[in-house]
Amino acid sequence: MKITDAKVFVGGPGKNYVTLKIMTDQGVYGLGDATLNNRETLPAAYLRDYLIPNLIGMDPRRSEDIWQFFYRGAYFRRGPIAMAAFGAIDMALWDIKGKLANMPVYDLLGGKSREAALVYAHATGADLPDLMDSIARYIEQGYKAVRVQCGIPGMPTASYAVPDETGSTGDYITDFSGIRPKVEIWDTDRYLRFMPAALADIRDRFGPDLKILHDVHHRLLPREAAAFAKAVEPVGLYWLEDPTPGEDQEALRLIRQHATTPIAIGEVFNSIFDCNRLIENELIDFIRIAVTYAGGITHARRIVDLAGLHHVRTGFHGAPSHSPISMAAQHHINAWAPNFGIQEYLVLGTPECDALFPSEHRLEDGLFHVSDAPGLGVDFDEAEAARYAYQPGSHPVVRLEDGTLWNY
Ligand code: GCO
Ligand code: MG
Repeated sequence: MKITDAKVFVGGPGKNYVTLKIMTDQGVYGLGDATLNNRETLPAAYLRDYLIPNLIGMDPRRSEDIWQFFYRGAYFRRGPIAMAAFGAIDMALWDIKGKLANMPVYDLLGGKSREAALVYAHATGADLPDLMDSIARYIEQGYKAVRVQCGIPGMPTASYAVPDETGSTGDYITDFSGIRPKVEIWDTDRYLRFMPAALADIRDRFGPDLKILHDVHHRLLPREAAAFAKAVEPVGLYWLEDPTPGEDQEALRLIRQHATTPIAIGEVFNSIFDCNRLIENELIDFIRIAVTYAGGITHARRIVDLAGLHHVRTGFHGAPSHSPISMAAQHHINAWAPNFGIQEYLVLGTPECDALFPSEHRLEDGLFHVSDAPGLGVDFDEAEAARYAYQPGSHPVVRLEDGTLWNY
């Protein structure tokens, strides 16, 4: 069996999804997602210019060897662009494997360990009452876990993942007005004075059963993060995410020594070598990698297995930048992984998105039911895809009030 061709599409409804379609001489095709948010053209170019010409003629069933060929063959290892491109190929090969076996990917991994998987939604508010309304709406829809992000009184601009004013909506991750980033202003002192009490109010209002998550988005220094994690212990957070930037892994030890609040990190990691020490030293509780830029199912599975040895559960990244293809790949791992924790979930199911990526996957009552269709269980409509083109966009950058550049 041979790979005969592969194509890359960039575009989608409100997002630059990077979709890979691998064709074979047996008529079976596989789909992968290489979307690297706000840098989408780069994995697409790597696929088109180097990986696809090498892929043609290979046996698609040999997904392990193909992964090793590209990873080791690159010589310059790791990095999100390369790992997203390898990840897309890998997902597509698992999709093909499942279709050949007439089995959903979760069965190839070892079968279902649960009937459905817990997900969390993103609640956000310009201020605390606005956030409370947003949380209440998700609970009404059946969600059992909600990430809560709130505007901070006196903060010069809206901060990460909150609207500028009450009721306004929009894409808080990507600004599509061009590739020059807009600037957010951050003030750690105001955040630290406000957020612990706001989280306590949320717990009081919604009671003990709601799973509450909060994303610091890399903004704190290690000592500040340790103090914050300690201050919010009585709230009983499900997790505190990215309290400090991922590069300084010793910072996680300081947080651990001071607080029992569960820590989630890893959405910017792309290799097992970014997190093996954190996992082995049991400095985190949830690993946040994504199958997209952590090298596909083949590599993500290795991280999940290592994590399982150390009581670290999965909490895969699921920002809206992931297409339904990589989300499906994650849902198959979630169905199988013995150490599954939770899945970040944003409703992609607009009519436009469903038309582009038809599938039988479904969310019900805050739980995700993975489709039993062979492979990943998502299709890709090329006629629909022709309606979309690449649109340049960017993440905001963050500065302190005196102009110092900070962490988005
Ligand atoms: C999350 C993330 C995202 C990122 C985004 C960057 O927890 O979902 O922090 O919102 O900001 O993926 O591209
Ligand atoms: Mg995050």
